[in-house]
Amino acid sequence: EGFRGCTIWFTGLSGAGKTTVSFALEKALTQMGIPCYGLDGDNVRHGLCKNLGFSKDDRAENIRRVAEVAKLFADAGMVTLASFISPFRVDRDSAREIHKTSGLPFFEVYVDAPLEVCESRDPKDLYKKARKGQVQGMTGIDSAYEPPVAADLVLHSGKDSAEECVNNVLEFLVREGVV
Ligand code: GGZ
Repeated sequence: EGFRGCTIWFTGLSGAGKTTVSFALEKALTQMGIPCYGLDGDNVRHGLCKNLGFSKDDRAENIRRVAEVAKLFADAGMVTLASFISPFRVDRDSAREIHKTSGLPFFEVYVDAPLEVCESRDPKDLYKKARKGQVQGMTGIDSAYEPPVAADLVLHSGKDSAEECVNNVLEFLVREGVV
């Protein structure tokens, strides 16, 4: 039986835990022998998308490029984990559409942590800088985050541990017949 490629799209605020959860999930899937690969701002915004910033248009283009790449990985049989704030519903819907037209499963996972929690984590001091006006267009502060209205799965990463979130995704993937 072959593996079923798909894209798991993590959306949520900076600091919500998207990358932490997807990195731990990547490790768990690899241990299970499932081919997978994680895409996030750290490996995409320095290369494929290095000419893009955080304006609405640039975020749309960032998400479009990532969705096209995720589609190719999924088509190659990988469980592709894409972790991007992807704050705008229209961009996430396009990402889903890109997969749909190729017949590849796409799951939107809302990594939902309250802004207060994300802001208290603030590993890069981005929220602090945004509050002081030193960073402009920070999602959640002076740029919108549109929460998913029909996410395939919601993770409550403000109160649940990363391990619990990973287990929730794994159980979901079993229900969906991916693993
Ligand atoms: C939001 C920003 C911004 C602004 C820099 N707004 O938590 P991080 O630091 O490590 O990850 C965030 C990352 C967001 O990139 P994405 O490609 O996921 O964004 S989007 O989906 O909206 O295109 C954050 C950092 O970049 N960062 N400036 N103004 N996050």
